Amino acid sequence: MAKSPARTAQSDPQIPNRERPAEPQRYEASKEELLDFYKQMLLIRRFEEKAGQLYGLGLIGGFCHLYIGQEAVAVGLQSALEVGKDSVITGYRDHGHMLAYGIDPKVIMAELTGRAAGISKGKGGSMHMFSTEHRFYGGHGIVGAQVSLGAGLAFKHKYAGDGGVCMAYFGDGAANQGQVYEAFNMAELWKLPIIFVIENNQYAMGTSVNRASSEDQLYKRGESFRIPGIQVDGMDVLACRGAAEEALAWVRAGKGPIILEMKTYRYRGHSMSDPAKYRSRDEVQSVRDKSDPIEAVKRELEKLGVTEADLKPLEQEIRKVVGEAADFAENAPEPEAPELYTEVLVETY
Ligand SMILES: Cc1ncc(C[n+]2csc(CCOP(=O)(O)OP(=O)(O)O)c2C)c(N)n1
Ligand SMILES: [Mg+2]
Repeated sequence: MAKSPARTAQSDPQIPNRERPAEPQRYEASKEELLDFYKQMLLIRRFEEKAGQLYGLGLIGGFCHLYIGQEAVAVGLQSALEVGKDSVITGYRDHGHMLAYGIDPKVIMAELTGRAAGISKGKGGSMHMFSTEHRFYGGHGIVGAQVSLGAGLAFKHKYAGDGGVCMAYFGDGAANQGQVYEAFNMAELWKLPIIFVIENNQYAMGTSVNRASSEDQLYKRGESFRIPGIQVDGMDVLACRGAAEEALAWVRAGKGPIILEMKTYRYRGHSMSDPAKYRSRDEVQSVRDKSDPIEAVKRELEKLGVTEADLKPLEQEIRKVVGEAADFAENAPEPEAPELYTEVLVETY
């Protein structure tokens, strides 16, 4: 057999020749669209603040992971999806993704307080919520598990030929899980319609991305599977939406999966029980001051002539929606005791 010359990735002519997605453009939103983004992001923020308060009052038990700071990601990306056609799956920091997919805040909040009217009948809590009607598939507590499940959802879209795309979200910490790469391999091999969204909020519990990741440019993580990646400013809702457009064009054209690395930041602790000793208050304050995604949309709106006074009624409306969700969640009855025995696996497969 003839000897083949030594080769490195740099000298491999196949690599630069591979088709790559175009650099995404920042989305040009109309005034109405921008107002809608503002409203959705504010709804997530106020909802999460209220959830934090209810947790403090002991009305929410178990784990509770807040999404404050990351609102632009779910809102920008999911605004490009079609509810009920495209599927969404994520980890345990899931309230924002549900709100951005149009799920009723009341049934989400009632799930947090463990009430029968909750979206998982009060038996799932913060980390385990689903709405098959919307094609929102959870809500998963096992770090990285949603990525493999997402590949399964994408397989279903392709098999059924329903034209849907799966958006599978996971964190910078999850990006180091082994099953993520098994899913990458199969997804590219079978050209599955899936967008892998890495929400790089800089921390996995108390570990910063640089302490945990040998390749901290996470958008490159698909290279050895020939999956292209794009790094996106996750604090800019218009950049998020623009990236979603590009990713969807790629996936819907049958070119297989794509990775979006969203550079974002969570303001609150990992969960409600995080003492936050691994970063300084100044660090958090500085991001809030310089890069807050909601303030950024406000500035965009100002450029279009929308004033603080114009936004007031909208903000009041959001407060009302969140207040009503909290009242509902506090007053709705708990599940009846026999519910303990429903939706439990009692047979063997
Ligand atoms: C398989 C598994 N390992 C460890 C944990 C414990 N754990 C829960 S969240 C988390 C950090 C994940 O961080 P990241 O993926 O960055 O998501 P973020 O919390 O920042 O949204 C860890 C290690 C778990 N739930 N599952
Ligand atoms: Mg993280």
